[in-house]
Amino acid sequence: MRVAASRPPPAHGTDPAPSVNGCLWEGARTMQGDSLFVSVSVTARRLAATALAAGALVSAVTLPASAADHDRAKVEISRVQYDSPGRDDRSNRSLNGEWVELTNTTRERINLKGWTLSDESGHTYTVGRFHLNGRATVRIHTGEGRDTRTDLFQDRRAYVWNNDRDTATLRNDRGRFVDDHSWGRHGGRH
Ligand SMILES: [Ca+2]
Ligand SMILES: [Ca+2]
Repeated sequence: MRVAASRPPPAHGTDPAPSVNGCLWEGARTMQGDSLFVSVSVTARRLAATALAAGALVSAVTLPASAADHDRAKVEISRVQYDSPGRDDRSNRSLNGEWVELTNTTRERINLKGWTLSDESGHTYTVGRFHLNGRATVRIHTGEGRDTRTDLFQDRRAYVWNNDRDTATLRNDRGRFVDDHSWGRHGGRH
């Protein structure tokens, strides 16, 4: 079933400065020695600023791909119950019988804050403050409820995962693809 309006996509914060700044600074200081430290440090600052700008430009092209691959190996959509058990009467109980499970395939805790789960129509749920423990699974319900370590709630009043066909897509906090899961008439995918 569809809901009337979709939430706007989440705004993504500015990424923290890459470590190139610190590397350049240390390199310049070591190479030039203490006597030239003050003047060199100014040059180093300029160099760092230039490198930072260049680095930011490069990272926009190259880093997200590797970051996505990284996260893709870490968290997966492990199960989807897109048809809530019983009659779809749109009660909160029924809405919460519709869910998607995410599993952390690593041993390390992963911060899922800002990660999104979307359907084919663009209805998007953004994870709030939440860490998924290593090897743990979290179930994201469609309806309303109080978030716990094992269950999160989209707080919707309508179904989001179509019974006939749909795709759940997981993206990280940079908006990069992590995993998806399709069902219905999709030519045999999943
Ligand atoms: Ca049903
Ligand atoms: Ca849908």
